[in-house]
Amino acid sequence: MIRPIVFFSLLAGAALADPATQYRDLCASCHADSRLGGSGPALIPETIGKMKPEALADVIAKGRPMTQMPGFADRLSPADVAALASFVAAPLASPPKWEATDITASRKMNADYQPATAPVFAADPMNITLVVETGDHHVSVLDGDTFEVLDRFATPYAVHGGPKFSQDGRFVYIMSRDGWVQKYDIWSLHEVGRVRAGINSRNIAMSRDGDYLAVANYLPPSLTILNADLTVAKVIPVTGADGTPSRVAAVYQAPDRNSFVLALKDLPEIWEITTDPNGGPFPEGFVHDYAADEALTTQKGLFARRRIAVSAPLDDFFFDPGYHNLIGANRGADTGVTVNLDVGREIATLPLPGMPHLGSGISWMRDGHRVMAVPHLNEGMISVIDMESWKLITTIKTSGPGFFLRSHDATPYLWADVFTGPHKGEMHIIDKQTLQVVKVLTPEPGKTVAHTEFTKDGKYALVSIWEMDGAVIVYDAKTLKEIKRLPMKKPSGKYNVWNKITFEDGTSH
Ligand code: DHE
Repeated sequence: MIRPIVFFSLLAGAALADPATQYRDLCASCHADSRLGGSGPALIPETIGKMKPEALADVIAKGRPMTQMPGFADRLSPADVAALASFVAAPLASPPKWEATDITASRKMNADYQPATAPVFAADPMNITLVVETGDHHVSVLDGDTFEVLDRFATPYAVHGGPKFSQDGRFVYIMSRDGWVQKYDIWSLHEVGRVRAGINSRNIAMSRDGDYLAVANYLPPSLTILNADLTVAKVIPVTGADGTPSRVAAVYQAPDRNSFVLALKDLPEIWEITTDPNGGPFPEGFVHDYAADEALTTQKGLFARRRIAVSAPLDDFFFDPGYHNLIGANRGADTGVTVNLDVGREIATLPLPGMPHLGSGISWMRDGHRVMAVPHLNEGMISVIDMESWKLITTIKTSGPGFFLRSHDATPYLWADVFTGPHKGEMHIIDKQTLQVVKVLTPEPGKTVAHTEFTKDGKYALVSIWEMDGAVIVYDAKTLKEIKRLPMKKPSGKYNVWNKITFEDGTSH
């Protein structure tokens, strides 16, 4: 009976080196002793949590194409690889800190950067479209009239969410899941610099005046507010009224209110933080609840916070165009809520089953009413809601769960993708008045087709073939005919300067 056990432990002893030592010897030089990332991404569950253990082991064994990550199959046995994968997937012994001093120390400005006094290209600077290529972590800068690539620059690893532009459309800020914020000057086609605002971040929002950038963090649970030059304006620990910490689900700019609005992922609270030194949209007599001795509060009311209680934590949310109402949902529930930001409470409940993706919501006018549409991550349908009565108008059936919706004032259609399942190669073209699917485009059957962006005038729609050897396809938005195909490395989101800075109706945040 004993023999097999001895045999097994001898084998295991021969094969299994200590994964902590392996990590220190093989991984730490790029990913840091702390596992919080260096030239390579952070190796912590918050960052790699979505990867299956086999996929993680595969990267350790074979490396990652088009990155600096080498494969270690020639130096590690399969058992060592599996042990190392478990090591990096395990939670850190104690929650990491990332404070203002760490953020400041991470700030790297580009010594070669020279600001330009005018764009260095002839293209219309308002019709530039950025394409995020997640395949090899680059952004392509497209001339929105000729679709020529004006520049292609490296980003931090794993960019997520929409980049945010300064109000004049000149600068763009791009965020990675590891909390890096990169600033790029579109006029001079050069990176300005980058800073790590968090360890694991969700998204960013730019203040109306372009002075501040808010970074929503999961890790640490905080909101980092940066100045436009990437220095730290304020780090706000995110805790509920009783002191319980919470991750931030997302933060958005509410331009008409001169504020940032964020939802707490783990607690039933929405926060509004004013970027108006005079107190912004807050009710008369409102007293902000930061310590009065903090340096920044000497500017009256700047970054004052207002808490709004909701019935359940919100994962995802959207606004009406005047920013009076927030429409949010908890992805585990079958309903959404409308929260009126003026009175500070929930005013309606909406039927929203199947994991609505409100971050991708869009709105437009139909029969004199403003309506909004939202895709669902779990079901092949789009919910259309009347934004006055907050009643469901209809659900439009699609051939599979979708991720993104886009439209433009100048087009009668909205474009809805199918992100997963056998129909992931389909893009639905839906009439905004009849709410009927008028056409399904399948440019490359079997390949994922997702995310649409329009040119400034709405004449062309740019769609991603979301594959490593993918492409951006330019469609005539009226005839729905393909005009051009630009090869790209797993292109994800595309962002037109004009549509984003004018908050064009057909675009989400
Ligand atoms: Fe996203 C935007 C949340 C997974 C690609 N995604 C957003 C936004 C939020 C969000 C809150 C809006 C931020 C903004 O633009 O300011 N995303 C989530 C999730 O909770 C979810 C489901 C799980 C997670 O891992 O975080 C998720 N997202 C993904 C992906 O797996 C995608 C497809 C691939 C990737 O790159 O990670 C993805 N999300 C995107 C993109 C946008 C985005 C391309 C910007 C869309 C836009 O048009 O603005």
